[in-house]
Amino acid sequence: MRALRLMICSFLVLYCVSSSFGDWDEGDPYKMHYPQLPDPYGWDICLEDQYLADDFTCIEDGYITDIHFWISWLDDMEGDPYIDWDISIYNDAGGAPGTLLWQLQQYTIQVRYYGQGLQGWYCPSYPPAIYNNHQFFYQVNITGILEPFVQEAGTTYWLVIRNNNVTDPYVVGWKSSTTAYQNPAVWARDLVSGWTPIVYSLEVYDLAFVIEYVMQIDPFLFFSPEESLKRLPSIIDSFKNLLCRCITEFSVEG
Ligand SMILES: [Ca+2]
Ligand SMILES: [Ca+2]
Repeated sequence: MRALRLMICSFLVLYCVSSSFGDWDEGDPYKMHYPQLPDPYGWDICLEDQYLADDFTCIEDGYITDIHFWISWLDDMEGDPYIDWDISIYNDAGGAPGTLLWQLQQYTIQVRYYGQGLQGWYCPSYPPAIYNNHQFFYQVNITGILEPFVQEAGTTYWLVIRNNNVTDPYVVGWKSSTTAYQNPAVWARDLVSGWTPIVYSLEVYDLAFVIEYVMQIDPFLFFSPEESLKRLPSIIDSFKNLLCRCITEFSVEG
């Protein structure tokens, strides 16, 4: 009996760790104003040839270890979603990205099928929009970030994304969100000529993403000994949260 319990617990911990360090599901923790969930009947804004950005406000000091966002492909013609991502965080310059604060370097990426619904396609640099263009959408999970950005509670930042794979004919888009927050999402052809709100037919859009902090396997990996001591209470909290999630998920699943 004891061995069986141990086996179940080990499995549970493995399951929790694997689910915590990869996908993001509704109900999982987040470190922004609220998760901006994908609209299954919304729009995808093309991510090639231009940068897209949307704002978020940090709700708790600490690292951003996971970035999740939702994508679709023009005409449902799927290219390689694992390459050529350019992801960064900017400060807020009064309603648009201002100064570059952080750029994604080394990371792990997982992409999974997420859902379907009839969605439109819009490229602000190449209008007009295409209604009822595609059906399927996917969740991109950026985890294992080696040098994560440290965000401060109450501060608004901009998540800026572009896909640089222009050598294949497939074009990926960032999915619109069911919820809006503060400023509408913006686009820019390059990083010097300025940002423009994404507007189509007098509608503005926000984009689907979630910023998350997940406890790393080695909690001291990113901290000096002094910093580790200072952060010990929050590290213990993170362990407690992870454990609670394991227990909750175990209870729910019987
Ligand atoms: Ca392409
Ligand atoms: Ca926004």
